[in-house]
Parts: sequence; structure tokens; C-alpha cells
Amino acid sequence: MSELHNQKAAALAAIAAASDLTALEETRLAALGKKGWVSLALKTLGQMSPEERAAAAPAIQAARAEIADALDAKKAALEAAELAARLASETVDLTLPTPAQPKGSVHPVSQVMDELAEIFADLGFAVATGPEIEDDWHNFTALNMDETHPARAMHDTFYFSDKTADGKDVLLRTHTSPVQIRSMLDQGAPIRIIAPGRVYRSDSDATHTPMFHQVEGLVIDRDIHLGHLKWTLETFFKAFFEREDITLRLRPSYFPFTEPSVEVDVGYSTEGGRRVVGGHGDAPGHAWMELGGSGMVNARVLEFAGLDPKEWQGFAFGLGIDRIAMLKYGMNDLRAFFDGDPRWLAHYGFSPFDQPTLSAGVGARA
Ligand code: FA5
Repeated sequence: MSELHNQKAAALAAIAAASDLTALEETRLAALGKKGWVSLALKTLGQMSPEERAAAAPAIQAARAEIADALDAKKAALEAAELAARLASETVDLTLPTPAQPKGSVHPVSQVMDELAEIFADLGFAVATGPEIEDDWHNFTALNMDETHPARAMHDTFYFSDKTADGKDVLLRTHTSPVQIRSMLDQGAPIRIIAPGRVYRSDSDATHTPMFHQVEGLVIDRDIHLGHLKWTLETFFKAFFEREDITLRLRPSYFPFTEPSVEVDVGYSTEGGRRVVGGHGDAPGHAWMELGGSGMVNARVLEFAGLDPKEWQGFAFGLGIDRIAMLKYGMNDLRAFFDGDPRWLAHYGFSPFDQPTLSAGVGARA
């Protein structure tokens, strides 16, 4: 008992003498830490007789409470002293002129998302959104990729260790296509939406980053065909790149959620090391670049989303926003988009006043 008394007195003296938060933390660990003497004293209770324990336990608990209170009070006093010292030493001279830097700018991805929304709004599309933390059913199963479907492996998915309440896997969405499912379930048909947003895949090189942006498009109505898809994409890309000589190539492809499926390529040429969109990709000095996937919505997807495929049909597309931004504004490394380097942003960023509008031009540079 007297040893406990002495140890407590020593701890309280050390707390009173602590000159900063680091010293105070050391005294806390010595007494209340996992291997501190109070914790060790509490462990000895188990070996005592009931009578001894009845006498010792309240004394140890009281010592612990007294030390904890002293620590809290000293911590508050040290923090207040630290703040007072900072307030006394740090000054701001309000008579100085405002610094020229840093100057904020709009990131090219945000600018391109605004441009997209403006162009598609003019074509009668609303903007839809969905969660970036998705479940396996919306991201894969309802898009006609059941658990054993090989296309799942191509998506390099980031999974969470948790599951949904009804046992579905939780993941970072690998594409914007789950918003197709959510929109059909929420609003039924007809539908005309775009869904821009972030998507995630475990992938990294000059043209692939672990987080990137896509824009999904979905049109569902009674008599939609592939010609509508081609016209929509052509009209969009002409407005987006602000040139009439855009040539698209629709290349047969495969996605589990569209049938038939087509990949969309655009013709471009290279001028001074920069890719410039325009012209036929097979013309001399030209080539094709893939911009995204598309196709007619698979009947099974319509069924999963509660629509009758005998009554409704439609097209969908998914474009890489970062890729089309690179092509429009001439960047050559996708990774720089997400480095947050102020020099890159000063060069490629946009003025907040440079709002894209169809009347003033969707691509005006600041
Ligand atoms: C898809 O993600 C499909 N959901 C697209 C789709 C939608 C098809 C609707 C049919 C109907 P894909 O994996 O090919 O498809 O990706 C589409 C585009 O995203 C690519 O063409 C590319 O432009 C871009 N992309 C894909 N991976 C990356 C990445 N790691 N970094 C940057 N862009 C990427």
C-alpha cells in the first residue's frame, strides 16, 4: 500500500514537472500504458486472496483515476500555453499586397465534364449519377457478367473486405455502366441519360491510371437502332472537338452487356508530336484511336433492370473522359492528370470564368 502511495506521488510530481506534450506522454505510458506500473498492479489482483483484493482494488483504481485526471488537466494547460505562444509569435501583416500565387484553375477533367454535359443537354440528355462504392450485382451480374464470367477478370477490380447486408461483394466501380442499371430500375423507360464519373481499376502506365473517368450514355425507347448510336456519337464528337471533318470507325467488338457491340475509333494525324483529331484514319499520315465501347443494350440487361425487351430497346456507350481530354488539349501522359503539380495545372488548367456554352464555344481557352 505504501509503495502504491509513493509511486502515485512520483507520477503526480512527474506530470506536474512535464514541460511539453512529449514528456507528458512518457509519464502517461510509464503509469497507465500497457506495461505501466498501474496496469501491472491491476494484473496482480488476480493472484490475491478475496480479502486482500477487496482492500487493494479500490486503492489502485483511485490512484489510476487521480493520475488520469492530472494528465488531462496538464495536457489542457500545455495545449493552451502552446496556442498562446503561437498567437504571440505568428503575425499577419494585412497591409501587404495579396500574393500573386497560388492561383486556382479548373482541372481539364472538370472542364471536359462540363463540356460533355453542355453538348449532351442540347441533344436532350439528362445527367445521372451512381455510387463509386458499388456492389457486385450492379457492376457485373446485372450487366450480364455472372460470377464465372471471364470478362470480370479483365476489369482488375478493387474489392472491399466487407459485404453488403444481403451478402454481395462490395467494390470500387470499374466502369460507369452500373448507372445504366440504376437509371432503368429508378425511372423505367424511355430514358436518355449520360453518367460522367470516376471509375477504378488496378492498372497504371502512360495511358492507364488506377482512377480514371468515364462517361456512360444510355438511350432506351421503342425503335432505337445502331444508326441512332452512330449519329449521336458523331454529332457529339463534332461539337466536342469543334470540327466538322471528324470520322468515326465503328469496329465490331464484344461486351457482355451489349449485342451487337462496337468499339468507337476516331481518325487523327500527328502534327509536331501532337495528336490532332480529324480526317479518315486510313488516309496517309493518319491513324485510328480507340475512344470507348458501345452497342445495343443486351436483352438480358433490360430484363435484369426490369424492362421488357420485346417493348424496349436502346443503345449504350462508355467513353474514357481522360483520353478524349488528352486528345483535345494535347497532353501525352495520363498520369500527370493526377499528380497535382501546380505548373501542369497552370499550363493546362482553365479559368473559372471559362464556362463552356454552345453559343460561346465549348472549348474556349482562357
Ligand atoms: C467499358 O468500361 C465499358 N463499360 C464501356 C461500354 C459502355 C461498352 C456501354 C458498351 C456499352 P472499356 O473497359 O473498354 O469498356 O473502357 C472504356 C474506355 O475507358 C476505354 O476505351 C478507355 O478510353 C478508357 N479506359 C479504360 N481503362 C482505362 C484506364 N486504366 N485509364 C484511363 N482510361 C481507361
